Amino acid sequence: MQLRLRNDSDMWHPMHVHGHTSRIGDTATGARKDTVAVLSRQTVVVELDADNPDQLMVHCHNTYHLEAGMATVLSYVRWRWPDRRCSE
Ligand SMILES: [Cu+2]
Repeated sequence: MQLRLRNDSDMWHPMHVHGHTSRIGDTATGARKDTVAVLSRQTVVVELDADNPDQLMVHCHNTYHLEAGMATVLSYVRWRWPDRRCSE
């Protein structure tokens, strides 16, 4: 799963997704991180393994930003394609 973190502000934000580490850039060799710095006026795409379905907090690690409401919830469920075997 990919998350696109877009920062339209004049400050940078250390963004954290609970329950996951993420990769940036090359998904084969990119380092896994707990927190991703999103610089001012930039967008970062992070790659997560969707292996922890739940309701997970995504927030800035600057406490005063978090307390001001810079947080949201990422929700997803485990899902499988239906079994389409024919009964011939
Ligand atoms: Cu912040």
